Amino acid sequence: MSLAAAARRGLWRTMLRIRRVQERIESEYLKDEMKTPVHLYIGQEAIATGVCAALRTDDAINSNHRSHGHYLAKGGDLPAMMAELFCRKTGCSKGYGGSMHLVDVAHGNMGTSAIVGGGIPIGTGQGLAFQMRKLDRVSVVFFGDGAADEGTFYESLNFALLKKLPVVYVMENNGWAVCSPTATRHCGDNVFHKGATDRLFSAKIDGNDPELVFATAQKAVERARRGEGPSFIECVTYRILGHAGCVTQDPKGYRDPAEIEAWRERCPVCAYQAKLLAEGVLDEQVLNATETMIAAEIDAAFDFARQSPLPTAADLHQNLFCE
Ligand SMILES: Cc1ncc(C[n+]2csc(CCOP(=O)(O)OP(=O)(O)O)c2C)c(N)n1
Repeated sequence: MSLAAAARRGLWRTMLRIRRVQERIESEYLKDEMKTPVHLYIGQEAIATGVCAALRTDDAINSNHRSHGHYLAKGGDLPAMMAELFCRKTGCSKGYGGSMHLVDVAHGNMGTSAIVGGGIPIGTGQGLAFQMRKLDRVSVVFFGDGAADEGTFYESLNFALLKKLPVVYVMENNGWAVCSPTATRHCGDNVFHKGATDRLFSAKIDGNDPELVFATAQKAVERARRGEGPSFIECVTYRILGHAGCVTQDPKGYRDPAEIEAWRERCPVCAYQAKLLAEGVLDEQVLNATETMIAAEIDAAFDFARQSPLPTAADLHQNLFCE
């Protein structure tokens, strides 16, 4: 089914907003005001955008260290995210977590984990809770190809299949885990096939195509809601910037510049924008107005973060879970 023009503009706007937020974080990171490691999502925007567009607010997502795109696409509040990166009390995790620990339960952002593969069993447990409570909610887990090297991935997938849990596993194969290419860690192209295609819906798709991601996720989410069990979607994409921090902090030499350049030319935001312009779904006026609105929103979020109070020593004893 083809998407309506407004829905396509919505996908584009979400991707563009994630991109511009990442760029601003990147350009301000060396000021050392954000006392947190950051893992930028530039190049992967179509995945969070397409998947979250297929979800309801009460569906849950769990994500990883490369968390900003997932949080924003699922409806997370931008000022609260920026305040978290500035480690302020007004942050979405009250300044305790930083970039790798974003939480916004009201919008279904159940948490992001810095432990590679750590979110996979948590998202699986979330699916089990939905099933046991007879809720028609779906749990989505976002993780990288590096996390698919971990035992938690296989254990979780097995359990989800056994119990027919409403979980969608979204692997973002960006080709690298820090400085190790996928080819040196996986036996051939086997991660997708481990999806046991006879028992669960699994797909390997172009993760830079937001409409394809959306359509595939929608299929998986509908299956989960109907009680037909888990799905596995491998989205092929690329991490355009360094693993962590800003560009100048990324070690040189582990990636071929020609590889980066080739993927830059396949930039999901630019490609989708060009497509919508060519098809008359977008025009220069809407484009400029959207850029202006996003820039103002980012300015306001950074101002809010900078002006917010830092947590105090006494706050250390708040929000503790004790039973
Ligand atoms: C259990 C664990 N092992 C190692 C690390 C160090 N580490 C942080 S990110 C990362 C790479 C993760 O790669 P991937 O899952 O593909 O995600 P990407 O960074 O490519 O988005 C590693 C090894 C960690 N945080 N947790």
